[in-house]
Amino acid sequence: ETWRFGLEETEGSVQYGYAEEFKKLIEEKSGGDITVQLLPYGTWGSSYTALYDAIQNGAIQLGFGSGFLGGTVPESQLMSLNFVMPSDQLKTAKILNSDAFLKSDAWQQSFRERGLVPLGALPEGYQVWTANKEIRTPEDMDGWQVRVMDNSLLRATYEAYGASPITIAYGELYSALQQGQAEGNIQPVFAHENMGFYEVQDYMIFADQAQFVANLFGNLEWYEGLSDEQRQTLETTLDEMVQKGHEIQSQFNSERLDIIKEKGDIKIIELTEEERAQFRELAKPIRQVYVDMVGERGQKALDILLEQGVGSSDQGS
Ligand code: 6CS
Repeated sequence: ETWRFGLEETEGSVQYGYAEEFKKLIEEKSGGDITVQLLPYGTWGSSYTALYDAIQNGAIQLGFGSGFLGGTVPESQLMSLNFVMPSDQLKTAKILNSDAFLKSDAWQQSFRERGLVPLGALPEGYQVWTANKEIRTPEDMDGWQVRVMDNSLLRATYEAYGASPITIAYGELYSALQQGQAEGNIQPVFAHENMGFYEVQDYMIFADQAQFVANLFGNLEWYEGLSDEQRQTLETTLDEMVQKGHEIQSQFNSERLDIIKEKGDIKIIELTEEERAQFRELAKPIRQVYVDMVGERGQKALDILLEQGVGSSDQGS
C-alpha cells in the first residue's frame, strides 16, 4: 500500500529531508509492503488548509502542520509559544516526542477530536527574524509590519512585542517582502535560504526566542486501520527519526547560514542577554493567552511541557 506524506515545504527543506529519511526507513523495514509518496509544498493545493483537510478526509495519510495548523487544531499553537522550550534543541525534540507529552490525553484528544492522530514533532531550528532595519529591542518593533504564520497566538505575541503582524501565504512571501507589503519575516535559517527570502531583506536577527516546530500527524482512521506489524514499523521509525530529524535540521541550518553569508550582503545581529530579556518579559503573559484561547486541554499540554522542559538552560527561566 501507499502512504501519501504531505509536506508544508519544498524540496531542499528540513521537512523534505526528514521525509526522505522516513520514506527510506519505512520502505526498508516493511520489506516492500509500504511505499511512501512525498508530496512537497504546492503539490496538494494552494493553501495549507487544503493539506490539512486532505489529511482529515484521508486523501493524504500523514503530513506536517506547523503555524497554520491552529485553525484545524487550536491546541497545536502551543508550539508557537516564545521562550518556553529548552534552549537545547535535541532536548526539545526528545520532550516533544516523549510518551509523557505525545501520548498524553490532552495532546491525543486535541488531534483525535478532529479525525487526526499526533505522530510526533519536528523542531526545525531557531526562528530568526529578518528586517530592513536594525531590531534589538521591542521599541525597534514599534509598528513593524512583520509577516507571521496564520495563527492567533503568534499575532498576540508580536502585538505584545509592539509589532503590527500580518499574515501572507508562504508562497507569496518572497514578492511581498520584495515589494514592501511585509517589512519583516520569521523563519528558520534554512527557509530564509531555501525560499530566497534573505535576498530581499537587510538584517538577520538572532533572538533565540523560539524554535520552529512542525507537528507530524496522520489520519485517525488510517492509523487505527494499520496492522500490528505496520504500526510497529511506524513506531520504530518515528523513534529513530527523533535523533535523525535533529541531525538533519542542524546540518541544513548551519550549511544554509554559510551560503547566506557567502552569497548575500545581509547583516547579522545577535541579541544580547539584556535585549532578549525585554522580549522574554513581554512574552510571559502569552502563555495565559494560549490557555484562554484553547481551554483546559491546552493548560494540561502546556503543564506537561513545562514540567519536563524547565531546567537550568530553559529559555523561559
Ligand atoms: O512560514 C511559513 O508559512 C512556513 N515556513 C516554514 C519554514 N515551514 C512551513 C511554514 O508554514
